[in-house]
Amino acid sequence: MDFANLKAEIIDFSKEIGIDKIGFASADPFLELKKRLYKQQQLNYQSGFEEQDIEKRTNPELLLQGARSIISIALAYPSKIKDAPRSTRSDRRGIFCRASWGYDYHHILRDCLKKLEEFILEKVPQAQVKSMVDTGELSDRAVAERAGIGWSGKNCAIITPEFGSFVYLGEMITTIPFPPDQPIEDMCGTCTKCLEACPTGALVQPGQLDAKKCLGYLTQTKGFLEDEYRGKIGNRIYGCDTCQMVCPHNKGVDFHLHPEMEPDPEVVKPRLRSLLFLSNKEFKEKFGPIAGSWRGKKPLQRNAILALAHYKDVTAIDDLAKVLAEDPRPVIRGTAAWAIGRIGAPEGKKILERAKLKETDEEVLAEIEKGLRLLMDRMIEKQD
Ligand code: B12
Ligand code: SF4
Ligand code: SF4
Repeated sequence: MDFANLKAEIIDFSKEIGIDKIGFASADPFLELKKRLYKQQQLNYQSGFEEQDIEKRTNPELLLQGARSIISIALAYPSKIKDAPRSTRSDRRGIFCRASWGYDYHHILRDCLKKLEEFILEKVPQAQVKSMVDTGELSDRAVAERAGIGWSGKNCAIITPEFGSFVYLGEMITTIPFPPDQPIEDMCGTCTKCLEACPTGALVQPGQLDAKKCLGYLTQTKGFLEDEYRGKIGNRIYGCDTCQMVCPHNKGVDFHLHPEMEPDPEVVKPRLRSLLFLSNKEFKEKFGPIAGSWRGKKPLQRNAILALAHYKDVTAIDDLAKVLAEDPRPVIRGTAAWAIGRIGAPEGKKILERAKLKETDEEVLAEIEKGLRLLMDRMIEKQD
């Protein structure tokens, strides 16, 4: 069979089904990545969200017997919200990262890959295929880099010359020996904007991330956010786009090619206070369809409280007092106590002292103490 011809047919078909870029790579083991992953593990730089079995991550043969090629796909997502609602002094809003705008991309890319699988299997019925998006074993970025989709930027992202780094990635391992594409040239040059802009110093070196310091990770944790990051989270509710927004290759890049990826402004730029008292049902209805809901509502609510503290929003004190008095979850009560201290409104002291008398959870009590200290510091500052 002429696999070069089939490849050309697949490329044509991919355009029909909304794939914005496609590339072909060999299924050889990823030896460089393997070294890198062991190194990251050794340094404790991994997030814990990735597949833990490094052999499986780097040897496609272990995932599909007889693997000969990997087809990498990329779909471009929007970077700007049309008619975005404004965040005002008395009605502050948070922000979800762009990779969580619109309908959850996992479903969109899996749908594309399924169509592609059917197309290929119709042509080569004896072939075997295995597709994955994000949650699979392979490194989507390493595959995309080898398949010539984009280069691996100093901010770690795969950057395409056409759509910048605002692309979702997915891939299909196949037993068909397609002629491979070539990786493309790295165009970062001497630029270091992303490293300088990262609020937490998570980009420890060009192309190396300490995931545990990355706000993309920290916004998804379920416990108390460590003190050192509380002032850095800003109004981020889920994820972080800073190292991509400063990238010159993303300047002016804003593609609206997939109607299902269009963000609902009230969902992805939500009123912070509206997040505090969401029922499970309301949460599921409003946020269930987006990628950023996969960790449940607690991290998002914790981050909304931290964002209110970031804005020093005095109009939120009553709501935070209610959260502190009534929420059954210690992480949420404790974060509210800290936020009340950070906002520094005069009525905060009474609220925290009242809560201290009633509270029984050790961690929340510690946060109340922190809040009281913050208030005290504020009063001393004012006297000076
Ligand atoms: C775990 C994970 C995270 C972790 C860790 C991210 C990281 N940089 O490792 C956290 C939660 C922090 C995270 C955050 C984000 N993520 Co994420 N994440 C993943 C996941 C599941 C695994 C990534 C992984 O294995 N990382 C380990 C590192 C070591 O490997 P890698 O980045 O995959 O591969 C590169 C390096 O190994 C490097 N490399 C290899 N050898 C060497 C040697 C040297 C010397 C150097 C310099 C580099 C180098 O080259 C590879 C190719 O670029 C992938 C999906 C998947 N299954 O692959 C999505 C994925 C990487 N995430 C994605 C996105 C969109 C994000 C965010 C932008 C979301 C957001 N807005 O908050 C941020 C970006 C943060 C950043 N600067 O990287 C996209 C990236 C799309 C793109 N265009 O690149 C992916 C591919 C999901 C998808 N299918 O679309 N993510
Ligand atoms: S996503 Fe944010 S925190 Fe993470 S590396 Fe990029 S700028 Fe830094
Ligand atoms: S900001 Fe500069 S260094 Fe960072 S990824 Fe973009 S081009 Fe590369």
